[in-house]
Amino acid sequence: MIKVVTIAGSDASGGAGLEADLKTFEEYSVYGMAAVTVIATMDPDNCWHHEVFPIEEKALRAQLQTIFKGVGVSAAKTGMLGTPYAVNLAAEYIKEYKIDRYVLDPVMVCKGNDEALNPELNNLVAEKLLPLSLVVTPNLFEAGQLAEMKTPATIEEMKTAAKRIHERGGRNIFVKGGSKLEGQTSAVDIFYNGKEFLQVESALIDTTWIHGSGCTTAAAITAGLAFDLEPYEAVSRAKKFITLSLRNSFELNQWVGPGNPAAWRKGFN
Ligand code: PXL
Repeated sequence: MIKVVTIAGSDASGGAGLEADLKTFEEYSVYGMAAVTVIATMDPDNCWHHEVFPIEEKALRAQLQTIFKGVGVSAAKTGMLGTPYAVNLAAEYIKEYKIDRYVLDPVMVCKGNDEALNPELNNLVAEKLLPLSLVVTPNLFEAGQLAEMKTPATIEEMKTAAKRIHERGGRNIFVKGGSKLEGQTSAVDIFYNGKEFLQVESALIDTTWIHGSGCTTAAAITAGLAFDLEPYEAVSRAKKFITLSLRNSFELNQWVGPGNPAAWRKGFN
């Protein structure tokens, strides 16, 4: 059995974070484990306002010890880390256990809640985790932060950001433009491996229910890498997975709706 881990936050509403990761791992038929970094909750009496509760350092280390030392993994992913010690611990375990297939999802914002999370952590993530990553999956905002430039708004700016992120230590950069790019009639993402740019394109999906799509994409890439796919293959397959998931996304309540990672298995279009 192929074993993978997500080091990420719990989304109590189940659509993003480690819940999305574990659902995605299941669809890829890999054995998923989770080290919880923070618990994110949403207030139904205050417009679904997010609150984030960090897990104490000792408890996070104990989870990593269980997973990395006690079981072992073929691939790892990080999502919302939330504290400097979570960034440092993730780096420590990925290095010590020589995890080459590591996907960095540099979660800096939550969808529908555009306030930046822990901006003070962004440099630490770039310094400690970016050089360890095999694939990094920033959205436009995160790409701007990691590249230390303004948020890209065009394909050319996405490429510039990808180059800078590569210079800062990333090996394979997957910048997700998705539906957010200026003047685009399709969803466009850019993959850069230090040598060439590859454009990954799909039809725009007309939905606002996109909660957890970043987590799901990075989890799907992680599972693909665990199966020994090359980074670009893992990214292309993940893009198909997330496209189906979003095409079958649904309203969870008045504020939020997640993708549907089971769409792939169920053969939905
Ligand atoms: O989608 C980003 C994200 C990641 N991780 C957790 C979250 C969210 C957004 O809500 O709650 C735990």
